Order: sequence, then C-alpha cells, then structure tokens
Amino acid sequence: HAAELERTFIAIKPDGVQRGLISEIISRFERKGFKLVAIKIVVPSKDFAQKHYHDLKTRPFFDGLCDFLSSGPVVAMVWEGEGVIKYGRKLIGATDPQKSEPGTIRGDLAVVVGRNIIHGSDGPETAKEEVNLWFKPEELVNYTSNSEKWIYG
Ligand code: DGT
Ligand code: DGI
Repeated sequence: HAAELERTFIAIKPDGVQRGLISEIISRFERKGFKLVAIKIVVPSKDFAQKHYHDLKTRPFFDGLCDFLSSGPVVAMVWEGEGVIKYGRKLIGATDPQKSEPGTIRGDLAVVVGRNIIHGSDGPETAKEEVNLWFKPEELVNYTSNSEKWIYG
C-alpha cells in the first residue's frame, strides 16, 4: 500500500506522561489502525524545544511553551498510515481543549491550552521536519503488520 507510507510525528507532552495517559493515547492511534514505527521517551533540552516550536518564536507564550516541553519526559512517536497526518489531528482535537470536541484526545482528557497533553504535526511539511528533528533514520522501523490486510483490504 503506497499510501500507508504517510507518516506523522506525535508527542505526548510532560503533562500527558505525568498524568498516566501514555497507554490511553497510544491505544487511540493503535485501535484506529495506524502503525507505530518509532517511539522513545526523552527529556528535551530547552534548545531542542525551541527548535521543535520554531514556527511559534514570535508568540507571547513561546518561552513558557518551550520551558514546559523541556520540563520532563516526553514520549516521541512516529505513526504511519493512510491519511495519518490529517486524521491524527482529528483524533487529537482542537488546540484549545475548551474547543475540542468530546471524543477527541484533548476534548476527553485536557482542560486548558497550556496543558493540552499531546502534539501532532499539522501538515506534510512539518511532519517531515519533525520526524527528522526527533528521530534518526535508523530509529524508524519498517515492518508489515499482520492486520494491514484487514484494515486496508
Ligand atoms: P548524534 O549523536 O551526533 O547523531 O546527535 P543527534 O542530536 O542526532 O542524536 P542524539 O543522540 O543527541 O539524540 C537522539 C535523538 O533524540 C535525536 O534524533 C534527536 C532526539 N531528541 C529528542 N529530544 C532531544 C533533546 O533534547 N536533545 C537532543 N540532542 N536530542 C533530542
Ligand atoms: O498544533 P497545536 O498544538 O494544536 O497548536 P499550535 O501549533 O498553534 O500551538 C502549539 C502549542 O502552543 C499548543 O499545543 C499549546 C500552545 N498554545 C497555542 N496557543 C496558545 C498556547 N498556549 C497558550 N498559553 N496560549 C495560547 O493562546
């Protein structure tokens, strides 16, 4: 399946890790039918967080956001599947948990924008950029999952 090579970067931020939501969040992507191709737990440096959020450099909350991302362990992942970038954002829900729908990760599990527990790439360009920032090529695992024929037909 050529389309299944689409990949996105997903991170469970320090609040999600501390609140014990790692398995809850992974389950939602896994049960949907997306495939986990890379995962690690790291405490990003502030410098690294600034690289990750470089697009938001001029925003007033940039410094606090980078302090927060580097304040504790983050679970960094790459998920693969047809439409995973766009649909991953759908699973995650709107940036502000007050506006995210029930049934989404942020809608069900978070309350305020500064503690919205998860990050997901917002498009094909940022997905490539973020996967490359967080992972070395050899950390991405290519494999066929037995259930693929039942997910894609
Ligand atoms: P190296 O050892 O010359 O290949 O250097 P890096 O930066 O490519 O790799 P390394 O071993 O420092 O970090 C492993 C991966 O972890 C790297 O692909 C980026 C990712 N990562 C996530 N958070 C951080 C962080 O705070 N600092 C660094 N250096 N890497 C981070
Ligand atoms: O891609 P998203 O995480 O949904 O949203 P984004 O890329 O626009 O913003 C990145 C993060 O920055 C977001 O997850 C939480 C934080 N953020 C965004 N807007 C605000 C904010 N934090 C505060 N405190 N206030 C904001 O208005």
